[in-house]
Amino acid sequence: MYDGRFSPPRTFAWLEPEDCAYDSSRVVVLPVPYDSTTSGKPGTRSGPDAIIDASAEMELFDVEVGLEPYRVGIHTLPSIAPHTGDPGEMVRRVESVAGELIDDGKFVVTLGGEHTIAAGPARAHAARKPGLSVLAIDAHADMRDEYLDSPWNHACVLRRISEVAPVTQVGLRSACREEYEHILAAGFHYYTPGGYRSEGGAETVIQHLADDVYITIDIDGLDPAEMAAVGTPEPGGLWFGELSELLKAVCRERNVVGFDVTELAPDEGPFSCAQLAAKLVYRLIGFATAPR
Ligand SMILES: [Mn+2]
Repeated sequence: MYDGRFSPPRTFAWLEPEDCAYDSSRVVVLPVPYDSTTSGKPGTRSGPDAIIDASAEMELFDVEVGLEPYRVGIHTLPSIAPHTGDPGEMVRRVESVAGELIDDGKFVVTLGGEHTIAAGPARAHAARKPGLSVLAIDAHADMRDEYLDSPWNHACVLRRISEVAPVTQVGLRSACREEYEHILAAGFHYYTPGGYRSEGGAETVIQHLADDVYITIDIDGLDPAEMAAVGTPEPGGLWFGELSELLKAVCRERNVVGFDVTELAPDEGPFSCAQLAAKLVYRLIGFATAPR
């Protein structure tokens, strides 16, 4: 019955069935519509659906990548069901699913949801890639050891990830003193947007990254003028164009093993924000899976 009179199935990039079958797809999109520990405005649970809806509007050829990223095959899984008892259990649920996908040879793209869930795929990759580095795009340090009575609060996610792999942060412009001192004491590298621009940009950041890199993108690392649809906006962020250039350079010079895009709260901003997030996901799939 399915033929050209119907829209394609509702998958990321709305691909024809032959371009999104699980077995033949190199990439698997894992939607995690979870917000539970949010302390700013809630709404990130609507993020994955908004990104998938907006992805219907993209051109499948990306002029920056110079090819059609979908040709490696992009399968979209059903959403992970929320664990409402304990955010730590939710992270372990995402970690176990991501781990099974990695072991099946897939390139895993996780869509949040609040940033907390990024600890799942990051830890799954770190367990399988000794020496892995993590590149974190985020306005916030997220390096608290505990917040609001939980070590699995969103404000702790990069601390939890940094326990299994060193984290280099770009876009950082909000931290408490404890977080700031922890970053310095641990010897991690961080770049404010201004520091990123004045200290050499992508080439300087890449020097801190090992051969294998996992990328976690809290989308509030971008400037609120371009990315208003977040629960905890911070002025003075990165621009989409410079983030795109950074990701292109990292994928050219390192082996990017997987990534996540989190924290889109679509009701907080115009449709262009979901569109930006969809384009970011698609473009990074293209950069990361293109032949180096
Ligand atoms: Mn953040």
